[in-house]
Amino acid sequence: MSASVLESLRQSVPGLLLKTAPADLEHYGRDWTRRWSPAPLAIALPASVEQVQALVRWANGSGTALVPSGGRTGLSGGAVAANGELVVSLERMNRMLGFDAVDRTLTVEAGAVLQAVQDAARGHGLEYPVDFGSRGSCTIGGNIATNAGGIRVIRHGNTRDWIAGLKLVTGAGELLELGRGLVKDASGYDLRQLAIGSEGTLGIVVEATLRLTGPPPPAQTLLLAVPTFQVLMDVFALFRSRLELQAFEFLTGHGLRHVLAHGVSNPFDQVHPWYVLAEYDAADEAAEAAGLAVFEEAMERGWVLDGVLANSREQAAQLWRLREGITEATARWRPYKNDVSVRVAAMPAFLAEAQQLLGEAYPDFEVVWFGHIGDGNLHINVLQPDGSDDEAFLRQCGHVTELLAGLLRRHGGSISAEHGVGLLKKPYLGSTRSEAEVALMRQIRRAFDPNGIMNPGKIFD
Ligand code: 2HG
Ligand code: ZN
Repeated sequence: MSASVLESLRQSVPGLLLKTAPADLEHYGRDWTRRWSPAPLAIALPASVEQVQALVRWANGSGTALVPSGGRTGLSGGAVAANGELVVSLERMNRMLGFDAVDRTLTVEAGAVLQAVQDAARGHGLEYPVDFGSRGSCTIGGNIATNAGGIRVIRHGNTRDWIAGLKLVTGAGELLELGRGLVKDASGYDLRQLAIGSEGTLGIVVEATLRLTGPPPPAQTLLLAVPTFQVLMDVFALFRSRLELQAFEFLTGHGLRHVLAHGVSNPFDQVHPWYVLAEYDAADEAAEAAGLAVFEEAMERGWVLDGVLANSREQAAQLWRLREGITEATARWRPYKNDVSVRVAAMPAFLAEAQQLLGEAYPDFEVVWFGHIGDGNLHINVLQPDGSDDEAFLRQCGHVTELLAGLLRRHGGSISAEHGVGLLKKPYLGSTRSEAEVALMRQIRRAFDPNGIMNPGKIFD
């Protein structure tokens, strides 16, 4: 059966590279969630927009479901193919297509890896400032599909803010050129923004025109250990009012211990309950002095248990490893991940309740908190105890996520801040979006993808 389906695909898309080896099905059929068993039909690796269009048209004719695939670093199952879908990997479409110095834009194919895009921008003396720990393998197409956020959102916003244009092959196989690099365009609905964050359910992003900005001013990186989350928020308020923040991240002693166990060295002589990793502009002596003054004020107020100001780029990178290394250092426990957000100002009230809820709900599990405090975004990773039963663990995490979703609703928050809904958060979408909104989303999906071939089962059924 699958042999004849693939034969018809080969005939409809001449020259299309297909992979069917078991190792490839395994590799391309999953993302970082490691919770669903990959079972794709095959992997298609188109090399051109025309091949993507032909492939989508064939999928409509044959009724084959497609799963668009970037670097598969997603954490919500958005790129998982567990039901005989055809994975469409954009990895061969990774070229830098053009730079425009006047527009300050870089046009790239969707399979371009973020790090390569950042390097290309720097090669032109500019910066693509959206950044994540997974920069070495995530792709621009995947970033667009989830409207990915990351570690510089406090300063630069989400992926959405940097997409001047994109090309989308819709679920019907039409090629749309959206945004087209225009700074101003008041000609009706902005379909580009609709495509951003659509998790491959409306079509396949094949190309993007990215806005670039000037290089960032020199920054100072600082790690502080603080006694409580409330103090952490006080430190945030102080820093935010007096400095130009480029990042303001937090982690707990739990997370730090895991990273230390992976060989990163502890800048302090003990492990503290909470940490802030902040980066702020230090372009000149006045800015550096302002940073120092704020640091001293926090010390005088008794907020700081310990602190270190990076005195070199290497030391700053070392401090960042403490934060960016958490996902990898905890991966072997296949954490159940919550990625939630509330307004920054609502954070202390939400967190007080969330801490109590999770403390009671997970008496036996290790829970690792970290995230982008300056964006109101918390990552809550529940580590699965060694030797425990998968199903029972997931059942409990699902139940607690329902309670958390209720809490988020009361605090006006979101069940997915930056990782997307995918398969993992699908049951809880209703805590963040109203019925009317979901009904409209369904209609929009149908308009872009009339035969329901684009990433079925993701976001909502
Ligand atoms: C991060 O902020 C990523 O490092 C991953 O969003 C978060 O592993 C996670 O839960
Ligand atoms: Zn994050």
